[in-house]
Amino acid sequence: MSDTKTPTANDLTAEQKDSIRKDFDFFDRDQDGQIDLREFIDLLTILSPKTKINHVQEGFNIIDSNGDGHIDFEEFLAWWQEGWWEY
Ligand SMILES: [Ca+2]
Ligand SMILES: [Ca+2]
Repeated sequence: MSDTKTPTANDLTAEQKDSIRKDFDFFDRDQDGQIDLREFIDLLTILSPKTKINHVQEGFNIIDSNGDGHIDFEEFLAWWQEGWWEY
């Protein structure tokens, strides 16, 4: 079988969503429901000090799929599902 369908948000269990939500809240340090570039840079440079700022910015732009300058939970969820956190 070569059915490699990408799971959608609907395929996630409540537990998975819960755990993603916790990661999201961890990034969203001022708890306004969105991750802005500053929060993203701060955390990624802590989590991964060798990350270059311009790479972080590129990553942010990729995740911020509607380009409004903030990562909302839906965008974060989509990013997570791309497998960033899978080793
Ligand atoms: Ca925020
Ligand atoms: Ca956005």
